[in-house]
Parts: sequence; structure tokens; C-alpha cells
Amino acid sequence: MPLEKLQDRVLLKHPKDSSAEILFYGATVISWKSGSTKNPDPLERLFVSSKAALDGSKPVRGGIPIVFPCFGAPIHLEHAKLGQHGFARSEVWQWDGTVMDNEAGVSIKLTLEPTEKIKRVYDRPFHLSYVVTLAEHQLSTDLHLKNSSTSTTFPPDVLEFQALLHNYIRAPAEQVLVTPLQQLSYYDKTESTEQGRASAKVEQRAAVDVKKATDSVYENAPQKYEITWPGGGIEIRTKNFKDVVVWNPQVGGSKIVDMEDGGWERYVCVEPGFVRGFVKLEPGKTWIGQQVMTVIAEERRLAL
Ligand code: TA6
Repeated sequence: MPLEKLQDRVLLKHPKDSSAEILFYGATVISWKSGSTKNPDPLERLFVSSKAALDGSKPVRGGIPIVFPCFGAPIHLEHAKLGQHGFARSEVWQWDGTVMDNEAGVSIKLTLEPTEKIKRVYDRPFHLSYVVTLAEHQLSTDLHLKNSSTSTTFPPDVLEFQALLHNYIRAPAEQVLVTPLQQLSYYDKTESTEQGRASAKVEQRAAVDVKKATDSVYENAPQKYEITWPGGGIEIRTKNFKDVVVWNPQVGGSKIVDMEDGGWERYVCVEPGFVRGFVKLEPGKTWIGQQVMTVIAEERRLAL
């Protein structure tokens, strides 16, 4: 059966043995298992901390949490009542149905609309939907946001938001490299200026590693990345996510309460988003942020 709907999650299964698991809480993808063209055995491609809460009590430490409508602490007046990374990752999304189920892949849709609870902190006209598609070696995650305002007043009821897919890619942090980020401007959140802002830099490295604590927000990035390590890799392609964040706290991760011991050694976060500035969306219009993750053929297997 290509799709199994449980009480708190949906399981996707591809005839060629890849699979995915999506919690209704946060629409968080918590597992993606896939082989590659060279090695058919499915391997887990995402990192989820063994200490992560999966019961809806807090955002999942791992997988693919959805960041919306603010990235980090809110800086826009409309987001003033929100917590870090907004509310999309900590609300229960609704099942909308199967979008596709054929040889090419299986695809489902979840939605999130303003509830009384959300309106208390974010009283804006939005309709979110999230389409997750599993193929043989690929996982696609598309976030759709509609400005559902029907107001015809002037000025128009424009939504201003940020959005990001906080991918925890399972990889050996000591060996992983992220490319191509060279010559991009970025904000280094591990360092701050005298004004307390992240310091602005230009990336000099041909390949970015995370051997030391890294929290870098790259602007106007190429939207096509390779995350590679000896024996494996993932390619990420995106549309409308103009920025990308690379994060690994290294041993500082031991201060994160729901991080498993040494968990930071087993992942790199590569997070496509629109997080510098805001997307501005007119009433009735829809914005779509798309991501396709593909397993790069591996020469040999690593046990992670
Ligand atoms: O995307 C990177 C980041 O914003 C880091 O600054 C780091 O704090 C991380 O996200 C995790 O945030 P969280 O709220 O999930 O603990």
C-alpha cells in the first residue's frame, strides 16, 4: 500500500522501497528512506534526535520543520507576538488528501488555516498547504501560501512573511561539504557586531564545512546545492527560496535539551528559505516555495 494514514502521521511507500513519514504536528517530515541509483537499499536520509518529542509538545528536533512566518526571533511588527521560527512547525496541520499515486511517485497534501489559537498571535489572512512527494530517489516538499484576504480596501491587505525548510540532513558533520556558496554574502550568526547584529561576510571557501560551530545565512544563493561526504550525498534544488542557511552547533549542541548525545556529529542543517527581507503577497495571490532533494549516487556506504 503506497500510503497509510495513522492518527498522528502519514506514511508514504514507493514500490521501489523508498519511504517517508510525515507528522500532522508541524507537517514535519520525520523520515525519508531512500537508496541511490548505485545502491538500492534504503537508508535514512534525515536526522531526528532520539530525544525529540514527537507528541506535539514542542517542535521536532530534526526532520524538516517548517519555519513560517518569521525566521528566528520576529523582527516584523506583524510577527511581534510570535516565538522563534513562527507557528507552522508547532501547529497540527489538516489532512487534505492524496495528490498523486502512480509509478512516478506518491504525493499528499496537508493544510493549515487560521485557528482561534493562531489568530491570538497572528491574525492575518493566510491559507498554507504543503505537498510532499516521494519518488524512488527523491523527496519533494512544496509550501504554498495563499493570501486569503478578500478585502478590496486601499492599501491592499498585503502579507509579509519569511519561510524556510529547516532540513536536518543525516551526514557525518566532520566530513560533510556544502557547495556552491563561494562569493555569496552571508551573515555569521555565531559572531556579532558591536551593535549586536550578526556579522556580514563574503564566503571565500569553495566548499563549506561545519567542523566548527556554524550558523550562516547566505543571501541570494544559487538554489541548487550539493551536500557531500565520502560515500554519499544529497542534492537540493529549490524555487523561490532565494536564501540558504547552513547550521551545525558542534559541541554547543549539548546545550540543546532535546538533542541526543553527540547528535550534532550526525547531521548538517541546509535550509533553503526566504529569510532576508520579506515575501510580499497581495490579496488573492499564491506564493510557492519548492524543494527537491535527490540522493546522489554513492560509491560506498557509510554506517551513520
Ligand atoms: O536555522 C538556524 C537556526 O536559526 C539556528 O540559529 C539555531 O538556533 C537553529 O535554527 C535551531 O532553532 P530551534 O528554534 O529549532 O532551536
